[in-house]
Amino acid sequence: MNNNKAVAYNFADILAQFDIVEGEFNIKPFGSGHINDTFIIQSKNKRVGDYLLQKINRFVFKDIDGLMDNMVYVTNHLKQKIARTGDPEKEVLTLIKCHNGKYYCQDAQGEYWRMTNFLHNTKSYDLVTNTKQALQGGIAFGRFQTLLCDLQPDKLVHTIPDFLNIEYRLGNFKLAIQNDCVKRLSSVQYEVDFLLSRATNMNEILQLGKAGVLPLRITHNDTKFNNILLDQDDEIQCVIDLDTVMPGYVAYDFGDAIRSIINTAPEDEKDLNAIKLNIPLFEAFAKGYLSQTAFFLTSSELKSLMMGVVLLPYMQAVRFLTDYLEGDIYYKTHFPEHNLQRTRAQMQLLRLLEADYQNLSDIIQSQWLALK
Ligand code: ADP
Ligand code: GN1
Ligand code: MG
Repeated sequence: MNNNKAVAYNFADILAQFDIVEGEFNIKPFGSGHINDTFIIQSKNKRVGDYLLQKINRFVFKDIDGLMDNMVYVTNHLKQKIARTGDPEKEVLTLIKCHNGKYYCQDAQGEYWRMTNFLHNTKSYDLVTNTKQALQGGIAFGRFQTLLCDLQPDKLVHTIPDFLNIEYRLGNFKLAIQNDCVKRLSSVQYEVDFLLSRATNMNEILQLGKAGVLPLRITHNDTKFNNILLDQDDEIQCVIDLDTVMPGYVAYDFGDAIRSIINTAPEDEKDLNAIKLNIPLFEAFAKGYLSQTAFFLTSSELKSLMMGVVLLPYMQAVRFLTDYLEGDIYYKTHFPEHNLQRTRAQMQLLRLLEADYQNLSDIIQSQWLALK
């Protein structure tokens, strides 16, 4: 079930469960994520810091205990490593403990809540506007993979099983088509045919993974550009939204980041003519990403990056259209046709990426060679 309705929460009871200094707070909704409900908790006492409170979407995340164990494990590991070179308090999310000894609590309605320190003087962007931001994005997600590449992938639970498994996503899509439970299929036959006609070409990463050619690593799996915080000078400060950090293929992170970086328009752009490829941003992201990962990437992984660039917008279109056919039960939507508009925008992005495939591959190759 998605969370489109405004709900009144008992914030006093929720905040009382966290190990923070008591006081008065201003509480406001924050951010533009599609899954969790996020609030900024601003203390009226200037000496007490601010917090970011999140209601974790329990319809999406079935194993909250496992999810939070992952988050504690990953943030501890990042903090230890970053302590050698930087400031772990600024560069890694800091979870706040609850009186129950865990890093999350439940309210009377059964909703799950967690809290982190609010990172001031930072900003997340839905759209990238300059090459510095794109370069910093590449450094951020590349470094994130690098810092986690010494962790055993099997130490983390799969917070959403088969999350980026395209065969699983296509299976759900076909079921949604068969069931047509809200009778929308006839109005989206063109989009359905477009996506199904490409289905057989999209499982390359999965097949190479199954064959042992691509190694499973710990990846972020939700590398939309607004899942990093930049400081006032557009330098990377922190990678956020760690709910889906789990075993995955590096091409997933590369492809999903490019999906949001290379597009000149928002993910849900209505005017398809406004969707264009910003090649300098692609080049800058690739440069930043490879500068951090070149030392561990295998040649097969390098080749797979472009597969991710095509796969991720495709998979996103499949997921948005599945949700549309199922009656908008997963992503937050802001108007009735929102998921369809998102689907069409991702399809348009995919068309452009397919047409420019060779050029983009050449750019990755030349950035790689420049590092050697
Ligand atoms: P969702 O899963 O709903 O996308 P996120 O964890 O990405 O939730 O958080 C939503 C938004 O809140 C982010 O895009 C970012 O703008 C902001 N945000 C998240 N964590 C912090 C933090 N610790 N400090 C400041 N801003 C944050
Ligand atoms: C969701 O939570 P948010 O908005 O960062 C989704 C991603 C999608 C993205 C599309 C857990 O991310 O997989 O790529 O929307 N997260 C989950 O904008 O499904
Ligand atoms: Mg997010």
